Amino acid sequence: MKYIIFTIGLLITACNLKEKKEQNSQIDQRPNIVFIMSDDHAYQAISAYNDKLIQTPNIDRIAKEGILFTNATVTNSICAPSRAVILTGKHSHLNGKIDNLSDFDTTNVTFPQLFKQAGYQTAMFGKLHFGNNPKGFDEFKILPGQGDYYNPKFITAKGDTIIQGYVTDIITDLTLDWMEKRRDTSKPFLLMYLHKAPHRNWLPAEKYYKAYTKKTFPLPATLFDDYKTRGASAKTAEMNILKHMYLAYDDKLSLETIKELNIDYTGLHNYPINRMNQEQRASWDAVYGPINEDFKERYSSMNDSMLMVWKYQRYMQDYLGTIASVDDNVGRLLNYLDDNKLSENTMVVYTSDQGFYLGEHGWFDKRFMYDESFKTPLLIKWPNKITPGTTENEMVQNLDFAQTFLDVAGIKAPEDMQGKSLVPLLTGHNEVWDRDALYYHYYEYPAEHAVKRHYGIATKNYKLIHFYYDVDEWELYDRLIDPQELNNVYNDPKYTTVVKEMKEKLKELRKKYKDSDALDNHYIKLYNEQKQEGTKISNREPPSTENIEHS
Ligand code: SGN
Ligand code: CA
Repeated sequence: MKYIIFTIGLLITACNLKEKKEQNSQIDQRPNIVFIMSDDHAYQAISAYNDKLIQTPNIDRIAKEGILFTNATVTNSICAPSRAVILTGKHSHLNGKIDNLSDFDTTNVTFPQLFKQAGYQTAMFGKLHFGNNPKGFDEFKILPGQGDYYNPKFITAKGDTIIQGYVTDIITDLTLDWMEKRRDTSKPFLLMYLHKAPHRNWLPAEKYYKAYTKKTFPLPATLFDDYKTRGASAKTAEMNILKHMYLAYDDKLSLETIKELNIDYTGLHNYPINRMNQEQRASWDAVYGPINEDFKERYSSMNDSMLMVWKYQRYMQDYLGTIASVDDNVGRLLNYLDDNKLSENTMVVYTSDQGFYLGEHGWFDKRFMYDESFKTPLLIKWPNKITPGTTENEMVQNLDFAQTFLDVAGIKAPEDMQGKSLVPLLTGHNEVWDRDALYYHYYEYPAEHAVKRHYGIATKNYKLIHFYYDVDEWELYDRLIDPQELNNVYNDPKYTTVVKEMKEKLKELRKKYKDSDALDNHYIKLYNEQKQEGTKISNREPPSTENIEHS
């Protein structure tokens, strides 16, 4: 009898073990997700979209082996709000992170928390910009606020640390170190690998400032846009390369040069270079010193358009130089996945927190619902699921990411998320994709760059935008015949019916996404209260005065 009971006992244990093992092997098969996001990376500066400015072979590889979205957009073209939309799957007016000024409300449910609960290992490295630490991560090392290019500080769960070197390389080193040493191979993983580059004020690594400061780039057709056909908002925005880009901070002229030339100078000094150690600084000066000398010789003979072109070239040289490092480092990560046989079961996503102006309309920065900042790059590879080399023109948004990743991992998405899983588009089931319009809402005004508050709707054919707060102006663009959005046809009688229909659709969308005039007023009231309390209304960070210990 004893023997029989013992045998039954053994059998039950064996069955349990087998079941556990099967469960484990099922869990093991869930795909890993690597979410790569850079900061302010314009799709115009990825060769898979446009090969006139820079070659990005590693980023392009993601599209070559997967899919390139040509109509990916954001819901609010600014850093922290975009990140909040991505993590919560909700529009800014519902997740509360409407601008860069206030902290993220950590009572929001974010998709990484759901991944962790569902048994994924989770890690985040790089820029978050929330004012507080991320929830739902087994490990994180993040930059404080905007972070620094050289010898950056990182916030970790165990305290702060300064790491010597160049930020883009360091973020990758931290990521690979985690992959190599602390990844739990019994679990699938969610990795958020988030670059600071190519954010202002564009300090490239040595190898790339040496190469890129020698290059000349084609001028955009609208570099000298006079904003004639638009309302007050484009005219009053402070992001014109000629007028609002600083000669020292952005173009890297030294204070000595500016004083010597007697230029009326009110902008910021290029304080981030103060973080460099002696060796880094000497290499920097060896390249930027001669640029200063050259400018001194030419300045007296420059008119405004010559200065505009000079500034545009300086801007592109440094901006694209930082991207060259991002591309190299994306290559390092993709190679690591290959070398460790992880590529097969890993979805890799490359995107940016929004688009950026590379001289179109004479601008730098973002914020507007016009295409260069509304659109964002989106490239995804997922072997055996996505047909390599697919191009997708459907309208998708960063609002869709959370539900997409949850869908890929087989985790149920909360009912109140507002996006749509992209899995049907990834797997070729486009027939079920029925989205015909996108909603957008930007809030950060009055603030740096002076882009007025606006919301709007985009269909494949038209874009209707309403600027409000201290104006009440509407703009309509015919996207098919005017892709550069140079002609506001809102008052053109030919478009009366279009305006009426688009306004109706906009009303429906605002209702669908639970946005309203009452919420607009609520956020204006909040802004005014914060302003009265003296909360900073520009998010420009004070100079990094930290004493860096140089090795
Ligand atoms: C900084 C930059 C701005 C930029 C914002 C927001 N100014 O304030 O040019 O628009 O960040 O960027 S700087 O003088 O401090 O460089 S975001 O990507 O974080 O939204
Ligand atoms: Ca950004």
